[in-house]
Amino acid sequence: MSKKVIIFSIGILILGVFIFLVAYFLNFKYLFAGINRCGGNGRLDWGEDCDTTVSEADYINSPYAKDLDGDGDVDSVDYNIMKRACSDECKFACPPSDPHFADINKGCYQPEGSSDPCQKGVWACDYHTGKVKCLDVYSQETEGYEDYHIGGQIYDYCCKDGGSALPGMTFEIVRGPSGNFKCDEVCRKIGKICIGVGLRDVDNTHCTYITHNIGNTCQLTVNLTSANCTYTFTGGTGFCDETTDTPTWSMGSNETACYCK
Ligand SMILES: [Ca+2]
Ligand SMILES: [Ca+2]
Repeated sequence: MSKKVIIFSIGILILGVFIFLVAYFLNFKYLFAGINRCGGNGRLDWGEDCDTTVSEADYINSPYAKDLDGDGDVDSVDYNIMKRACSDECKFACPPSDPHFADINKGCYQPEGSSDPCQKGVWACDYHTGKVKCLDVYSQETEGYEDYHIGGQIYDYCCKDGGSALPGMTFEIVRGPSGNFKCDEVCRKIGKICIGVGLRDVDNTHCTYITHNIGNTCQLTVNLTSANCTYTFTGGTGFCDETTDTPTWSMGSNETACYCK
């Protein structure tokens, strides 16, 4: 065999291995699947931005899935953005270049841009304008957010009238995790909405967080300072006991509980 033939053969071999590896990493299932069959085929295909029929697990494993919120990985947050921003044509109804695209599904406050808002909304892709807006999906039925509709407006009641509406309301009281947290995020993790913060004695200690441990009793007003759902709590040293209910919560300074509805 001549030198040229040997070099040519090696070249073909390397090319073959390269094509195999590309196919392997793109996942054969997707590579040889139908291209851009939108709607109802349960798979994110080549050429599609999105497909609302794909499962979360399949989306996360798809070679075509993108990191839509720009945090460096593809996870359920990206999946939920993909689902909520997807048109019938398997294209994004709002462009990823939208300044609030990465915020889709995050809570926001109404009216958008107001300096002192209390009414809660959600960053949502508005299918009519193709823009991501802070929409009141709770009181108004919104395309793509029908499951959020509860027929009434929702507020951070610690922002509105000093929380006077909280005593007598029903909601779940959830401790924040250790480290930094916002109650907006704590409630969202369990599929609920933060409507206020405070201790378990809602009648007397709503819209508060712990600043001191004087007398080791959290409920003493000297230990409390006002806060709301958007405040960033950090947890920390100087513990006092929240004795309203059992088991007793030992609350660190700069900590509170979240009221989730
Ligand atoms: Ca598809
Ligand atoms: Ca991501």
